[in-house]
Amino acid sequence: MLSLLATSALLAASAQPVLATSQNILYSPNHYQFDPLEHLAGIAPYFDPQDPPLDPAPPQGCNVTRAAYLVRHAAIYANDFDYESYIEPFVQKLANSTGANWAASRDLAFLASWKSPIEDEDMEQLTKIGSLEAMSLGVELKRRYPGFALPKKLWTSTAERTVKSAQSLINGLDHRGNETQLVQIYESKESGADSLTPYKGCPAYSSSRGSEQSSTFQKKYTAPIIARFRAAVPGFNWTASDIYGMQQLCGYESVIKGTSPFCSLSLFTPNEWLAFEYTNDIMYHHNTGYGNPISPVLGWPWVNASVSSLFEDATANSTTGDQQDLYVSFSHRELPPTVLVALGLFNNSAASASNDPNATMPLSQINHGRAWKSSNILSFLTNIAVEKMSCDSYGYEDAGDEFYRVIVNNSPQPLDACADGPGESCARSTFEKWVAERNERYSGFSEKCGVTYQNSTDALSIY
Ligand SMILES: *[C@@H]1O[C@H](CO)[C@@H](O)[C@H](O)[C@H]1NC(C)=O
Ligand SMILES: *[C@@H]1O[C@H](CO)[C@@H](O)[C@H](O)[C@H]1NC(C)=O
Ligand SMILES: *[C@@H]1O[C@H](CO)[C@@H](O)[C@H](O)[C@H]1NC(C)=O
Ligand SMILES: *[C@@H]1O[C@H](CO)[C@@H](O)[C@H](O)[C@H]1NC(C)=O
Ligand SMILES: *[C@@H]1O[C@H](CO)[C@@H](O)[C@H](O)[C@H]1NC(C)=O
Ligand SMILES: *[C@@H]1O[C@H](CO)[C@@H](O)[C@H](O)[C@H]1NC(C)=O
Ligand SMILES: *[C@@H]1O[C@H](CO)[C@@H](O)[C@H](O)[C@H]1NC(C)=O
Ligand SMILES: *[C@@H]1O[C@H](CO)[C@@H](O)[C@H](O)[C@H]1NC(C)=O
Ligand SMILES: CC(=O)N[C@H]1CO[C@H](CO)[C@@H](O)[C@@H]1O
Repeated sequence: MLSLLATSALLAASAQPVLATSQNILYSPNHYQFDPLEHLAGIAPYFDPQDPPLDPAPPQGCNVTRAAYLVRHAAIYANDFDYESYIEPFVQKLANSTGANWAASRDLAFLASWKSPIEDEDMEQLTKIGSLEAMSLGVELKRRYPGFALPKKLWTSTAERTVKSAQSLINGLDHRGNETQLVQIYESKESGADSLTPYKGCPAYSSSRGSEQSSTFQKKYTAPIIARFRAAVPGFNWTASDIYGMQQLCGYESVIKGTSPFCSLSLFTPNEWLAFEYTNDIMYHHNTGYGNPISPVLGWPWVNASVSSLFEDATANSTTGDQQDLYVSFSHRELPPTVLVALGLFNNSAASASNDPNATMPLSQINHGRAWKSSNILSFLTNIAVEKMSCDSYGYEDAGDEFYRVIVNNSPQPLDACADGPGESCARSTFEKWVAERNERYSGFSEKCGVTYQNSTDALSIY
């Protein structure tokens, strides 16, 4: 499998674990492979999860004629919350820990001289690796859609990390350097659905939702790690927050420096990385996933607006010239998962008769069979695409020649009851009905969010 983003390959190569190569696909006595960087939830550097491993190339006989992308900003130094809650307290405690004998432990010895790579003034800023990866995605989009005209506009919410990510992507995409204008959409608390940060204008959404459930699991999985570290270095007062902060540092230090001693599999075992990931998955499930009834309402306006832009007749508005082949918008980690719920993707209950989302994310043990894995759906630079395709209708004569498909981080995602086309894409007529049904369920932003301010909006109208 071709690594599409060269920098991801670099990052993977410099970290300790090895990626699978064709040499160890055949029987070998020690075949087990594990890369913690692919299990770091919101701090995972960009990677192609191949979930599911469907071929991302357009199905045979199909050309992509238009596409809309939602992209999370690229890798940053640290987010305020992670830094203030976990990393900074650990770093300060470390600086004060004169009583700790680090040399007594092989795995923790590096802490005697380790220095935090995160300075206060770098907080929330894009790292160089992040900026490089955003530019790579721009180059990759040009490769994916060689026939597309350069977009006249590209959209981003106003935070510096989203703006800079968008600018880097434009650098990779617009070889002339003057064709694509970046439009900034204010992160207002009062613009209803009409922004790239709709959750900020939704009183029914709470950013702390899910933290209680995830801390229950955090306590559980960190207990044996604390015991192990206490036995090794009793002079340091180990807590669950220290363990969690160290695991976060694996991600942040990797996207800053390209490598981190915290990613070592002898420091934290693969099972402990999976527990860190699950702790995050529980939080995102209740916060912006299937465990929060407001999630699809937050994600729907982007889906609806993007689909409307794709549906438009290519010649309808040639006079005003406001149509594009490619629509790209940058936002934060909250929006992509809500869009996925609106699309019914990564639904733990899919294809089952039951719909009890919370039961699929127990706090007593990891559900390894879950579809909802935050590393796969909200890594740095995570991206969700809706593609419109024109296909030779051989074998699909009744379906017409226009088809739609969704791609998440380069993996095609068949939609529930909307997969009657080539490559499990969805025929336009089926897709229109599917969209109308979901619109019925998830529209009504202002009412469902319990908006109390004036002039709220129910639709995204930036395109
Ligand atoms: C570390 O020491 C400094 C200075 O003595 C103190 O202000 C700070 O609260 C201490 N931090 C921790 C986490 O113990
Ligand atoms: C960009 O620059 C080229 C060469 O200078 C020019 O031909 C083109 O019209 C410019 N495009 C825009 C959108 O200004
Ligand atoms: C160890 O940390 C816990 C939690 O922060 C704190 O309550 C306790 O006082 C600390 N113990 C020592 C000996 O510093
Ligand atoms: C799932 O858990 C949330 C708490 O995050 C709760 O508000 C919601 O009612 C639960 N959903 C169901 C279907 O029980
Ligand atoms: C064309 O664009 C104008 C201005 O944006 C808009 O008012 C009009 O409805 C559009 N027409 C069609 C057919 O989409
Ligand atoms: C998730 O799957 C269940 C079972 O098929 C279904 O009832 C539910 O509507 C799905 N949720 C969403 C948001 O699509
Ligand atoms: C796809 O594009 C190729 C190359 O431009 C063209 O030959 C073919 O007819 C197109 N197919 C469809 C279904 O549009
Ligand atoms: C969905 O898109 C249609 C067509 O652009 C628009 O009229 C409608 O207001 C949108 N609804 C929502 C909920 O976004
Ligand atoms: C989208 C929009 O017009 N929002 C405005 C709604 O009203 C508040 C307060 O009057 C303004 O701050 C918003 O800009």
